[in-house]
Amino acid sequence: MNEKQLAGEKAAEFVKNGMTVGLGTGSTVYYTIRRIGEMVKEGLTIKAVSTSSSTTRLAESLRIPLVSIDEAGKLDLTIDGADEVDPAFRGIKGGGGALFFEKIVAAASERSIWVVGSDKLVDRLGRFPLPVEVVPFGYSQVYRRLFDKGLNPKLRMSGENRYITDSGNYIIDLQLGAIGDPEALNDWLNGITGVVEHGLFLGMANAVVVARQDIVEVKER
Ligand code: ABF
Repeated sequence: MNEKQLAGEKAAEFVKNGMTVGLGTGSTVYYTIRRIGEMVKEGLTIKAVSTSSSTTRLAESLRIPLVSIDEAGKLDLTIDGADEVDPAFRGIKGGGGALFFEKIVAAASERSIWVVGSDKLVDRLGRFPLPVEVVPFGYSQVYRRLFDKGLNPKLRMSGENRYITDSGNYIIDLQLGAIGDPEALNDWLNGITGVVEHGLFLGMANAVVVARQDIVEVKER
């Protein structure tokens, strides 16, 4: 069994009868969602909130009952992937382009668990490009501000076209190499007009399920 499957399936053990569960996006949480689908078939009763069109398609194919984020009320638990996680449980997410809805769902959840292979654990965030979601109107103005700040921006493309998120926005990836002060960068990005959201997830994970070869570990914050 690969690390993604080991971590993903382990996280499904946190899903209990009667819960409202946020379903993340990505190739690791794919295994969580697949396991939840098996549990639903075995009688598990839950309501689920999706974070992306790809997760919606997967959940529907597994007959996992979906509700909208607005019907859901408070979510008990969200399980999602991540691109990088540091020792303080700060993360970079959004490599898969779903960061905006992922952050909304995580913010509406009592608890949030990330599922990762051991390659996602880093001492310092930033080797993975930091996604910044921007509205198309005036995106080049935002790009210039990021460039002038020395944040090494790159507009995310999908083939010859600009990548478009589920909410119709663009993504500018910041190739930083290392982020010395994630909280300061978080605050600076939040102040930029035209930035919808970014992939710094600080103080949002309660636990991380990590698989290293054939060992899986649950790290509580
Ligand atoms: C999602 O999980 C995204 O934010 C992130 O890009 C993705 C990475 O997960 P994986 O490596 O499992 O595909 O939450």
